[in-house]
Order: sequence, then C-alpha cells, then structure tokens
Amino acid sequence: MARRREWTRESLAAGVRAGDKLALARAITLVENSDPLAYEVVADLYPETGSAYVVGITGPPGVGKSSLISALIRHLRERGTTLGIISVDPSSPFSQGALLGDRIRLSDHFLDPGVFIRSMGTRGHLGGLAESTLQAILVLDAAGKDFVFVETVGTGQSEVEVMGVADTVLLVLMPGSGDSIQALKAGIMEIPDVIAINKSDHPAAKTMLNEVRSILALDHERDWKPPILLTEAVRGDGVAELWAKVEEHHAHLDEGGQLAERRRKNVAREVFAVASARAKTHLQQAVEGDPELQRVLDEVQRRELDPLSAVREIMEKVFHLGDRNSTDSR
Ligand SMILES: Nc1nc2c(ncn2[C@@H]2O[C@H](COP(=O)(O)OP(=O)(O)O)[C@@H](O)[C@H]2O)c(=O)[nH]1
Ligand SMILES: [Mg+2]
Repeated sequence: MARRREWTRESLAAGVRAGDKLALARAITLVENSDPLAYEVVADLYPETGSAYVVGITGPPGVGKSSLISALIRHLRERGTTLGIISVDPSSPFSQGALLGDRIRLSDHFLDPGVFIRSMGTRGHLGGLAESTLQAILVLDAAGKDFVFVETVGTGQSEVEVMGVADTVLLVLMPGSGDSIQALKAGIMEIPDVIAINKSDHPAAKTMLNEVRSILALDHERDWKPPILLTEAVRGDGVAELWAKVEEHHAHLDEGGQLAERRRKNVAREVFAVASARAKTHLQQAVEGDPELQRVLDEVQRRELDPLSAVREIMEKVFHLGDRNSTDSR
C-alpha cells in the first residue's frame, strides 16, 4: 500500500472529478464517518451532479441482487458505459475480502477503471444510512459515472429511504419470495419500476412470474406498467432484456418530463428525511444527557405529568419550540 495521502478539500474534489479510485474511496469513507471534509467536498461537487442515472436494486437477501448487478456490469461495460456501485448489503460479495468462491469474477470489476464498487456497512453511520448513501451517490455522480447502482436488502425503513433516491427501482425476487409477494399484495411494499424474477433455472420460476403478474394486473392506474422479467444472473440469461426495460423506464420518465419531477420530489424527501433523522438523534442525546429531562420522563411514569405535557416540555427545552402540533391554533 502506498503511503496514506493527505487530501485537502481541493485535491479531494479534483480527484473525485477525475474519477480517481483512491479519491473516490477516500471521499466515501469520509462520508461514512460524517467527516466535515466530506460535507465540504460534496458541497463543492453538488452543482456538477445530476448527470448520473441512479438505479436502485432491492429485494430479499439471497435472491441474486449482487449477482445480477455483476451481470449488468459486464453487459454495460461491453458498451463502454461507466458505473458506480454502492452496496448496502451486509452480506455483499462486493467487498474485496469476500470474493472467493463466487462463480462470478467480481474481482475483474475491481481492476476495471470504468467501474467503482463500494460496499457500505449498515451500522455505524453517524449520520444515518440514507444520508451517507445519498452523499456517496453524489460523489460517484460527480466522478462522471453514467450509472450509479445502489443495492439494498429490501426489509427495513432505511432501505425504503435509500430507494427514495433512485430514478428507477428494480425489485429482484426469486421463486419462493413469498413474503415479498404478500408485501406487494398488501400494499406494504411500493410497486417498483421493473421486476426481475431471478434464478429462472428454478422450476417454480414461471409460477412466481404469473403470481407477480396477477398482483400488478390489479393496478390499473399507473401510466408505467412495471415489466416483469425472468433472469438467470449467474449465466447472464435475460440480463440484456432486463437492462432494456430499465432504459425503457428511463425513456418513459424523460419523455413526460417526469424525471425532473421525480428527482425534485426525491431530493425534497431526502433532505427532509435526513433532517428528521438528525433531529431525532439530537433529541435522544439531549434527553439522555439531561437530568431535568430524565426527571420529566420519570414524572410521566409516576403519573405526575401527562405525556403530552412532557412532550411540550421536551420540545421547548431541546428545540426551543412551543407546542406547534397543538390543534388549538386552528
Ligand atoms: N441457480 C441460481 N443461483 C443464483 C442465481 N443468481 C444468483 N445465484 C446464487 O444465489 C446466491 C445469492 O446471490 P447474491 O447475488 O449474493 O444474492 P443477494 O443477497 O440478493 O445479493 C449466490 O450463491 C449466487 O451464486 C441464478 O440466477 N440462479
Ligand atoms: Mg447482495
């Protein structure tokens, strides 16, 4: 390893712009650590972002998201397209230590200058996962990547937030992903833009395809009908067809002027989500470290103070806010 380089705000921003892998790695590490230098660099780069197309790839663990991404990388690299990949999957093979044993030669991608892959842990993000993912996407965007892929395990709230920044959301399922089917049916899971039923070599793949198709058929209101494709990520079957559908969705958004609108909404929601997450952290820390606020909570427990009066006291003390949510202002 080379001696660790000292990056400045200027040199790091310049390195990111040039797509230098060391600079990208450093910038994203700083983002993960909520380092002030990361904020400065992203602030400098932000006006230059917006040209990367962001594809969110979500779905239950083990369905083949990472394998599919790898197959898509191969497909796209043949055409010279450049890519940034952020994997927010604790079991991701996209960390250099975990490449062995996989039939897909992910290591090839690490040597390719047109691809930057980064795995981000789901824990230990001071500023929250949504925040660091958003910043990391901006870094890769500023580096001039044509596409940024974000892989998340589709289970929790943070993943929903992470998917909120994607231009196209690709849901990956496999035969046997019954929970996801139920979640789609019940409306718990948002309808994605494109669905891949991976592991099409599995005998139940067709059944799964029909099941998903029948659920989506109930939804008549969308102007974009999410296409459902069978893929076999390991062999690359259906991958070109899958990508064609992502591009079709992109074109669909472009045509109607919907891409700009979707991005505007996404950014607004993301800014709000990050602000909320910070407010929550601030509140928790304030209550933990303040004996007076602890006393307020104790009083509620002893039924000496009602819960909403406690809320009011806490909000006043921590945020210097009155009772804004009170209905009596109407
Ligand atoms: N049979 C079969 N196995 C697959 C396919 N795609 C991925 N796998 C395997 O499924 C396992 C999980 O894949 P991975 O890409 O890590 O899934 P992820 O957790 O969704 O990212 C690995 O052992 C892959 O080799 C496929 O299309 N067919
Ligand atoms: Mg994965």
